[in-house]
Amino acid sequence: MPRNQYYSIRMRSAKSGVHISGAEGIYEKNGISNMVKKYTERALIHDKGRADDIHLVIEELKEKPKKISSLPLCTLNTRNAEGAKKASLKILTSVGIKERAIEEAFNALEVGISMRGAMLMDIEGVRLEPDLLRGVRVTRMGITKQASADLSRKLGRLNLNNDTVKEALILASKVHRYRMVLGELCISDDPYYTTGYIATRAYGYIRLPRIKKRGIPFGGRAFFITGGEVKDLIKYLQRTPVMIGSIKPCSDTVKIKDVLARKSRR
Ligand code: PML
Repeated sequence: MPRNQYYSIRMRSAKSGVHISGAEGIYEKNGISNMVKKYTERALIHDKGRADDIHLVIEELKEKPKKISSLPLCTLNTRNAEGAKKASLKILTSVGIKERAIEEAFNALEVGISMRGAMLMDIEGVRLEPDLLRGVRVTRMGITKQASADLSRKLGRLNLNNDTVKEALILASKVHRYRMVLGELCISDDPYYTTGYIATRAYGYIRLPRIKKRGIPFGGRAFFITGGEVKDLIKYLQRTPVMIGSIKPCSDTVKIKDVLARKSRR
């Protein structure tokens, strides 16, 4: 049987026990050494400090990655944390998530515990992940070379062609492919990165500038889920290899009413 040509490369780094950065992707064999160098440099040169503990995993995938398309991307012109929260409430409640769940997610992400993985919440805000301190880390996702070039081109036109946006879009696109996931809220734990996002299958990936003030070192992700087996969802998020093979439109700043009027079909 021919060997699978794909490898999952994952990096996480910390300084004095505090998380500094993480990154991952799916690559062909001839791309491994370049990515190991890139990820190591990222851990050593970071706004949050130089990591003193770097974990790199290189794993040959036993399963062929499932090819999917990205979520469409847009940005709202939110002016501050209050505006970003208001927009999140409007959009996420429109897909059936209860206001109290969204409030709960904001509270948990702002309280000052940065988890390695995401929180899982039902639509009422009840936490469902088995390990409440670690959360669920989404792994084994990547992007094909062709789709990556297309995404770079589309994001470049918006001045957004950077690893942070690309990697967050890849992650969200994998997550929202799973029907049980209704929505997501993400606030970066990088104190200098103040743009967060919400995502849903219906509306895509919606960036929220100024969701937090500069200097706040907390953040994370919450996935709002409904129906189905949580353990199957966790297995998909952590183990199923998924690659973005095509890119949906990436648009500039839009108004919330345009977002609500324009549901994407995936
Ligand atoms: C992170 O810190 O990795 C999360 C970044 C979320 C926002 C990305 C964007 O600007 O779209």
